[in-house]
Amino acid sequence: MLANSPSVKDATAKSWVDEVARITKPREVIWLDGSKSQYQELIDVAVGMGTLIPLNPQKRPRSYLARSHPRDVARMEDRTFVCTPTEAEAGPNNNWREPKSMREKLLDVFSECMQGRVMYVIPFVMGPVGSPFSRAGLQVTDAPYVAASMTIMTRVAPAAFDEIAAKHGFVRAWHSVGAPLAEGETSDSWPHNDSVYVAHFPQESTVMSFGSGYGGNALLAKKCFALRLASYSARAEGWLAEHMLIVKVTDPEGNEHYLTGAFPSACGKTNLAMMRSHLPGWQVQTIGDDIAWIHVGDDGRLWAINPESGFFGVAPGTSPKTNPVAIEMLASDTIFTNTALTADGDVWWEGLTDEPPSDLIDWRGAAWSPDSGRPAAHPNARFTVATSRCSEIAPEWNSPAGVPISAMLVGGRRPDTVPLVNESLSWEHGVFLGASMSSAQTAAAEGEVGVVRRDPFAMLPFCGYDLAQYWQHWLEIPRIAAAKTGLSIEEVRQQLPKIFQVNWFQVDEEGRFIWPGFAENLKIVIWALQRAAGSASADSTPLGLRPPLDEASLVSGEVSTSDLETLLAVDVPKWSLEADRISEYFETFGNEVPAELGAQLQALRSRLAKNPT
Ligand code: OXD
Ligand code: MN
Repeated sequence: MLANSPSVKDATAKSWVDEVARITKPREVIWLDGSKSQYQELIDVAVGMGTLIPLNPQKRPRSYLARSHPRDVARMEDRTFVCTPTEAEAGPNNNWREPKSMREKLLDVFSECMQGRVMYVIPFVMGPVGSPFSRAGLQVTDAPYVAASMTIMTRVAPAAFDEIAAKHGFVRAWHSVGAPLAEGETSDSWPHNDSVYVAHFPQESTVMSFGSGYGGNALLAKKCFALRLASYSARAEGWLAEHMLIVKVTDPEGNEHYLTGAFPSACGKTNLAMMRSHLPGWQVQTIGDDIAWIHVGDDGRLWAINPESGFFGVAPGTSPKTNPVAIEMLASDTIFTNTALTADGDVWWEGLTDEPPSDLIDWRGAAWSPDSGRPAAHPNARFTVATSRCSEIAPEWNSPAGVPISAMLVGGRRPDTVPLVNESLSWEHGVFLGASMSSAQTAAAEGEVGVVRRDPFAMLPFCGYDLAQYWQHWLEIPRIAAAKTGLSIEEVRQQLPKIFQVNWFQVDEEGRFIWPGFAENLKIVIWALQRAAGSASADSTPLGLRPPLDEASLVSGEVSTSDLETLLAVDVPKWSLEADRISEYFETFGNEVPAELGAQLQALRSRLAKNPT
C-alpha cells in the first residue's frame, strides 16, 4: 500500500483536498511525493486492475501497455469548456459555459464519484523547480494510470509546496473517471463515464475533468493547465503559453541557437524536437516537444522554458527512420497506450517496421493479422516517457532562466498552397502567418481526419480565451518588451525572434510527399537560424521571403532542384483563394480582429496583385 505522506505545509492546499474528498467520497486519500517507490506502487495497482499489461522485461524493461475503452481514445474538444465570466471573453473558439452554473453542475457530477476508489493527490511543478516562470498545481485523480502518467509528465515533488508558498497559489485540478464502485464491486480495466466534461475556470485557476482517463482530458497539467489556463494568465501578465516544441541547434563553430515551433497535434513536433543531425558539424538537442512558456527577458529577447518533464507522443509513424532518438528512448521505462501487442510481449504500431509482425493483438485486445483490414494500433496511440530517457536532451532544458529564442516556426499539414518555408517580413507579419495557420485534422482529437481547419498558432483547441484577443496579445509583445527593458521598439524588434511559416506536407499528383521531412527538416531549421543571425540570403515572393531557388544546401539525393521549385513556388490564384478563406475566418471573430491583421491581409492581397503569375 502506498504511504500516506507528506507534511502539507500549505493550509489552502490541505483544505482544498479535504473539500474535494468530502464531495467525491473516496475510500482512501493518498498523497504522492514523486518517489520511485510510489511510482512503482501506482504501476502495481494499475497492473492489478488490468489497466496496465506488463511488457516482456527482456524486450522492454519496466514498460507497460494500457488499452483504453474504445470510446475514450482522444481529446474531446466538444466536451471541453471554458467558463470565463462572459461568453465574449471565451470567444467563438471555445465552448463557453457560465461559470457559476457550470461549477454547480460539476459539483453535482463529482458528488460521490470516487466511492470505492482511492483518490491520489499529486503536488506538481510545471517548469524547473525554483524558476521564476514555474507554476505549481495539485491534481486529484481516482485513476492510478493517470497518477503514474502525471508522475512522468510533471515534476511531482514535495517542492511543489515551496512553489505554492513562493508563488502564492496553485492550479486546482479535479479529475475523476466518474465510475464509483459499489461495496465489493471490482473496477473495469479502463473505468470511464460516457458523460465527459473537461471544464476550465480561469478565474479560479481550476480545472474539473470528469469521465475520461485519456491524455489531455485526464493529464490535466498538460493542455488544461499549461495551455488553456496558462494562456489566460499569460495575457494578463505579459507572457506567452504556446503549443510549441523547443529545440537547440549548435552550429559547426559551436554557437548555440534555440528555436520554437508551433504545429498542430500529430504533425511531427516530437520528431522535429528530436531530429538527429546528419549534417557535419551540426548538433541538434531537445528542450521540449509540446509546450513552451515564453517570457520577455531583461535583454529584450524571448526566453522559453518547457514546463513538462516527459513526452506524451504519438506512436504510429515513429520508427528508427523517422525518429531514432525516440526509438532509443522508448526502449524501457515507458507506458504505451493503445498500441498493438506482439506475440512475444512487446509493442508494435503502424510504421514501426516496414512489415507488420504476422501475429498481433490489436489495441482493443483482439487477434490481428495484416489481412484484418484495420489498424493494429489506434492512430492516436501514445507513449508516455520521462524527459530523462531522451539521450539528446539539452542540459538547459532544466535551466530556470530558460533559453533565448532566435526563430519560431509556425506550420500545419497542407497538401498544397503553403510553401515549404516562408519568412515573415516583420513581427506583425509573423503574427499574421501564425493567426492564419491551417492544417488537415489528425486523430489526436475526435473529429473527421483530413479536413482542413484553421488552427492559429496550433492553439485552436488550447487557447483559454478569444483567439482574436490572443492575436492582439502577440501583437503587443514588442510594446511589452520595450516597457520591460527600456529599449526602443526598434531595438526590441532586433531582439525578437524571426517567424517562419513552414509546410513539410506538400504532395504530388500521386499523393506522395514531395519533401522527405524528418531529418531533412534540419536544413530548413538551419536556413531559418541563419536568416535570424543575418548570415543567409533570401528572395522576395508575394508571401514573404524564401531561400534562393539555387540554394544548394536544400537540394539532395531525394530533392531535386525542380522539386525545390515546386516546394517553394507561390501559386498566386490559389493564394487569392487562400486570402479569401483567411478573410472569412477572421470575420468569424467580428470586431475583435486586430486592425493590424486586416492590414496584413490587405498587404498580402496587394503583393499578390502585383505578381499575377
Ligand atoms: C498532444 C496534443 O497530446 O496536442 O500533445 O493532442
Ligand atoms: Mn500537443
